[in-house]
Amino acid sequence: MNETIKKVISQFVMPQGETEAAPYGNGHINDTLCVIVHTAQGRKRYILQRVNSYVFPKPTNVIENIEKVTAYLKDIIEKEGGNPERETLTLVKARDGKNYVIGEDGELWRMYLFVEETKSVDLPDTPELFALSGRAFGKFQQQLGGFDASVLHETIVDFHNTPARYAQLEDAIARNAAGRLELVSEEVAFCKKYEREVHTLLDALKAGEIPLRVTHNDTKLNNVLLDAESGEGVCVIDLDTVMPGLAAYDFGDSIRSGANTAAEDERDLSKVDISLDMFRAFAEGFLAEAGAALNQREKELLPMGAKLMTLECGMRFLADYLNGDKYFRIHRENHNLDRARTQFTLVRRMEEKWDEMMDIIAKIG
Ligand code: ADP
Ligand code: GN1
Ligand code: MG
Repeated sequence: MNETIKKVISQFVMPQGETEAAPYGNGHINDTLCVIVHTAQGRKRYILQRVNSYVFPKPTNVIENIEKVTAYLKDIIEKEGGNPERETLTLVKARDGKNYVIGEDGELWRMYLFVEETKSVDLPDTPELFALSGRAFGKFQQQLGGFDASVLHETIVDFHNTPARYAQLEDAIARNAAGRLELVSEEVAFCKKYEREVHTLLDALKAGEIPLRVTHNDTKLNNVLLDAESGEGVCVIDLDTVMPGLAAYDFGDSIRSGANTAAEDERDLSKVDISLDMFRAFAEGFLAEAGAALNQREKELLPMGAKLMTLECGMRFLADYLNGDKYFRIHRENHNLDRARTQFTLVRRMEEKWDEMMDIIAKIG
């Protein structure tokens, strides 16, 4: 363990004992470590994260949001007879009373209780499992239905503003900072076809057809912890982007990540497709929990959420590739380009199955 990490850990209120720490999980943004303390009573695990200050320029705002959202959720969970230390995240206090530590590296570090006996998966094995994650994200949205959005900081400005994401891609194309533009002419041409369509969801919001809600905004399947045995959704995690948003964002990003028949970074694009069984299963789970609160137009726009979240994510990966891989953590050369290509392929496959996707939502009602 390096000295910075050792010193950071020593500033949190934790039990005494031999301590080890190792990189953990598959997140693309923060540096995540699993910390194990060997106490006289046995092993206790924690999640230690260095919040990415390139992505979150004001990391203390992220902590403030998480303090408020988790306090609100813990209250609801307690009233429902649940376990507030298992069903939402718990920040561990630092010795100075704050919910974070500024390390010697000048970066913000936070510690969470480890939610034990759970798993986090990148792709679902079965529609049943994906339906359970749909329930968990739907319930999360429903639980936050009464939360006052005005107390939240916008931790990333225009996070799911798809037209703004389109403009950021145009900017990356114009700057060509990493000199990679000539390698991506096909991908750029693909995105240009969507210049108008990227406005669809925000136009519906502006027209008053759909409401702004408090949403999670990063509902990738590995951002919900599922019970290790039953697969039931236990705890929605990665709360860094909980902000005002649209129901279609949360529905859409889950479909993007979990109804793809291939991995997000699959290089063999013939493997990429939208699984309608997975789509249906997630929609049933999500709507069983959140559906009663949604208006008819919000429901009709759920497939559009899936398509635009996939396109938007592809545009973000492509822009980051052009910018020189500054935002998403990469593990190999061209990783962001590979990720962008899977997203664009998935958009094409969704368009081929569009009527079926619409029909599935209409039938659930
Ligand atoms: P990132 O923003 O980089 O995606 P996350 O907060 O999603 O970071 O954490 C990365 C991974 O670490 C998660 O996908 C999950 O597998 C694991 N993880 C995060 N928090 C916890 C926790 N409290 N208990 C158990 N596992 C966790
Ligand atoms: C990031 O943080 P993580 O790995 O759960 C990203 C999402 C993208 C996703 C693509 C704060 O999610 O918006 O959809 O990668 N999170 C942030 O895999 O930008
Ligand atoms: Mg994550």
